[in-house]
Amino acid sequence: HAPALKENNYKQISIRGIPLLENVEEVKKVFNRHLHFTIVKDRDVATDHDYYESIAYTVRDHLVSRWIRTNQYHFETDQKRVYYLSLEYHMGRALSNCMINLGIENSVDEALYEMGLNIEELEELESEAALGNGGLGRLAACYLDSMATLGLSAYGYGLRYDYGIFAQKIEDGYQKEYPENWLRYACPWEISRPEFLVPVQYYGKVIDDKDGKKKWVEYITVHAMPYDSPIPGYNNNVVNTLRLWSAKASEKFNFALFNSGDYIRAVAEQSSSEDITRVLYPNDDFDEGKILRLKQEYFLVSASVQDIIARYKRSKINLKADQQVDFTNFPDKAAIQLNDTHPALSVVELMRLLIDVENLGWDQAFDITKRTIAFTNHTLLPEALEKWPIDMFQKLLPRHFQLITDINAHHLDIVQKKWPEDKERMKRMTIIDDEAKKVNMGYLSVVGSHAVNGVAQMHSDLLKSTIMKDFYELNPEKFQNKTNGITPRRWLLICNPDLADLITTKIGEGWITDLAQLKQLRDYVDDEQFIRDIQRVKFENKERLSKFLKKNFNVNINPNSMFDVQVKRLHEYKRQLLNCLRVITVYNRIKANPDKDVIQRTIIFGGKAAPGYKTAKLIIKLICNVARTVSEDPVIGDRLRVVFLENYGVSLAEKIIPAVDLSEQISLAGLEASGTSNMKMMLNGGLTIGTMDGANVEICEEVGKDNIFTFGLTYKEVDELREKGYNAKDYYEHNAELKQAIEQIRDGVFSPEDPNLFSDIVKSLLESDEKFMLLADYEEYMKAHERVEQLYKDGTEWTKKCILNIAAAGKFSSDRAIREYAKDIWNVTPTDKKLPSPDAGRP
Ligand code: 9GP
Repeated sequence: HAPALKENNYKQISIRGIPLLENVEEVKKVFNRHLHFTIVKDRDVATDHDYYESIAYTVRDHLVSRWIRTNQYHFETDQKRVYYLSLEYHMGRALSNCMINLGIENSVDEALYEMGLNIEELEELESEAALGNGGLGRLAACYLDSMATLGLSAYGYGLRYDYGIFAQKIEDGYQKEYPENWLRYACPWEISRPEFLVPVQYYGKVIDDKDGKKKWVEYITVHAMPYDSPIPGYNNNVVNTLRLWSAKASEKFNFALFNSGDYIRAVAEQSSSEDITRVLYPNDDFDEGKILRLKQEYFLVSASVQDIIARYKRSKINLKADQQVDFTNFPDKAAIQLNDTHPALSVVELMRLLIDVENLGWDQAFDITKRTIAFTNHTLLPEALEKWPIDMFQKLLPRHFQLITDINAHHLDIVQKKWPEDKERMKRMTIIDDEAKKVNMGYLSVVGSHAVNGVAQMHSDLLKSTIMKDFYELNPEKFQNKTNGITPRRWLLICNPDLADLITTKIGEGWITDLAQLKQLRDYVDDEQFIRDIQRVKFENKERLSKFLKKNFNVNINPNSMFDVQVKRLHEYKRQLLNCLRVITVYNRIKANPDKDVIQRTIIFGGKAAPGYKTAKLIIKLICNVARTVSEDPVIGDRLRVVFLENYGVSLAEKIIPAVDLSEQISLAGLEASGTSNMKMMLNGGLTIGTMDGANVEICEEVGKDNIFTFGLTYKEVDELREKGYNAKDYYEHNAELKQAIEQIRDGVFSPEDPNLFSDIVKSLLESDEKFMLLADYEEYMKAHERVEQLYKDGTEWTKKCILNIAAAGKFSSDRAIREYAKDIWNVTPTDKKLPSPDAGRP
């Protein structure tokens, strides 16, 4: 007989699925069956990892018929399909997400409990699919969740890297990178599909065929093997597909070597062609320009576009037609979204397949291509904009280079007709820059698509007035804004269940799929009980995080202090160094005035630096050294603690975000395209201290400027200041506290064992600060923090603002963002209709 349910452990809220007794029994049965037949163990010898796998397979079983039936349904209805192409997917763990979206979490939880196992501990054993660097890859993951939840027939296409983002360790304050072999234990969620293997070609040359056509010959072939993972929608029986490609050597890879009898070398070289999907490039907002990366980009693009065309040919209408497939309707059946320029080769690959393989004329092929493809830009930073050396490009993809040359000629022709006298403009707008000897992938993306969008209003405006100005003047109708969003399932319901429950008791569970409903929480802003409940939940989340950090990293933090958090990739433009200067100043102030009553603060940093990004890595070291100095100083006591958390990623974020009091979003205005951690923290009741940059601007609009701490130069002021001539010394000489902080860094106060350790940082602050203007924003930043401190002293007033922030977070749902893409770019219609449940026959 089953023991009584753990009444205290869950509050029987329907959103997490009521554990029906028969479901619980069923879960136990299936779990035991998987342990026995799939894992081939009994409970005497099974490890925790075996249990994790058994439960993952059990949950997967619940997805399977929904997955198959979603495909059947999409085949039958033949609605337009959306294809999201991205070099990165930062998925995080799948188990809890699948359970929540299927509504079986409580049943599984109960079943495991009755078998003496703990779901939370098992969840921690799943290695996370960290196939992304930062915001861009996580955005792709949130969008997949929303597309499934909105019932779109959508596919994610990406690469199945053997190694995702590196594991970061902090050793003696330095970042060290270690390979993260997430596939070491087989991944229970993916299914390989060898029957859909696709050839991808490189190198060779182009010849003129007898019939006057271009023919790509003497290429080498690498095969792309698809691995499919399920993407369940929330509570709607939809399961979409994420298809990731893995490189497999072709059997004929090195025929010559095999024939010459050099068997060993031939086999060894085979494996080198499989290097294409070995590892994710660990750069965020930075283009390294390496040939292997170009191979990766083409690998994704070629395999995906071939697959998309094959699906079009197999679709209901085309299967029936026995004559040649008609491509006229292709853009009505397929929308391809480019996540940044990384998959920009889609433009040319689609052209190539339509012209060389499907025998369409050039004009028709170009028309179809443009109507199919749309492009999202994620950054204005020049160092991130992809430009490939002509030589490299032409050698690797000779046919594509020809096609780009044609597209460019066609494009420049149009430019010339519009501005016949403007030679300079022609030069600026060319896709192939003969002087710099580069192919500009941003321009190719704009020219080859019908819609171009930025990721926050301000960013989209800047796109039009700066890097894409000429292109905007040519085709103003192409340019749009689609402000980013985050999925409320992972970023509230799953990561912060107590807050989710509390919200649900007040306004019901409609917010889970309609986040705008959170605004009803404004009615409770003066409700004393609700205020206390919000405070309790936040405190418990902070306690939980503290325990987790103690247990896993031996880091001690005090949940009674304010958690002041900046977690994101390490990048100079994000200005972690400005935060560090602030920390030093706070430290100095406490030392100078030890009797003054101040609030206790825990300042948390986290984030990875690209392995080759020296300055970013030195900033990590500085933060760690400052943290050490502060913690060793007896005067400081528990008033200030600084920690740098190792290996920030999706799973760690799910623990940190619910515990944030203060969200640091302090990039120089104009440089952060959107940001998404700002949205996550707001949704979880963190208040923002931030500049008027990216989506912060819209956060401020939504919540009102009384409920956010804004500071710093506006984009316009940055521009004017740069125009006028920036001088870091002006700020340095005129602010004693700033001067002191920089001098301490210079004099080795934080690095007594090596006083010159941070001289490069000091140099950059004093000599090249016009790039990120830390010194210009320092004083206002300090003042903003004083306002934070004032407010925090009044717990009730602070919490009211937290409630207002949660209530105003509705706009930042990825569901809202996807609805906009669906309507304005893809021309598809979201639905809240549920597919029939699996036991109801074929849809
Ligand atoms: O830097 C942007 C970040 O601001 C944005 O939130 C994210 C998602 O749109 O994209 C980042 N860009 C990149 O990672 C590369 O351009």
